[in-house]
Amino acid sequence: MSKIAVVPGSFDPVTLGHLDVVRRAASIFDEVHVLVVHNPGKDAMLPISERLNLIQKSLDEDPDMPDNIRVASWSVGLLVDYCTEVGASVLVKGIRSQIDVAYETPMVLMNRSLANVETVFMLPDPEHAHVSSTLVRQVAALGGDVSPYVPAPVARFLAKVRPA
Ligand code: COD
Repeated sequence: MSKIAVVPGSFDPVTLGHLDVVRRAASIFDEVHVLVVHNPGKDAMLPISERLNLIQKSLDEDPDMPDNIRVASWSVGLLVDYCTEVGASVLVKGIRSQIDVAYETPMVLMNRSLANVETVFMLPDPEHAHVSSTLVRQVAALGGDVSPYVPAPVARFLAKVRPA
């Protein structure tokens, strides 16, 4: 039976750190679903449809990205409900620091308790470990160059919408 893993996130917008983790997950699991989930604790910049569009374009334009990756969104219930619906038994979370470990640990235990879904923590390449969507949004809003931190479709999109 094929092993499906879900890489969930706000992806507002997707960064090279996210894609690094997605690529690593896709080299281990048979199928990987990049799942855009609304995080009620964060003020969103982009609508979910635009985040999906930018993730798909970024995957399509990356010649090193394996082809066992799907992109989807989920807004109707628990993250583990999506896992049950598609037959995924694993969540993959990117970890940049001990702060991410502390934030993710209660969710790991809750998702295991709710639906027996396990979580795998993956570290990105150190060159992406300081990158977050929040900082990318700030740098873009203040007129900085975000191209070292995001895939080309996101850099193009942010350059277009950046206020003059
Ligand atoms: N390098 C590596 N990993 C990274 C990087 C980077 N540069 N940047 C972010 N990440 C990781 C994050 O640590 C996270 O694991 C993931 O990528 C997504 O990050 P974000 O910022 O896009 O998304 P978040 O942190 O807003 O996460 C949203 C989730 C939906 C994943 C989260 O809120 C969640 O799991 N919610 C569960 C909802 C639920 O069902 N709750 C009930 C039971 S727990």
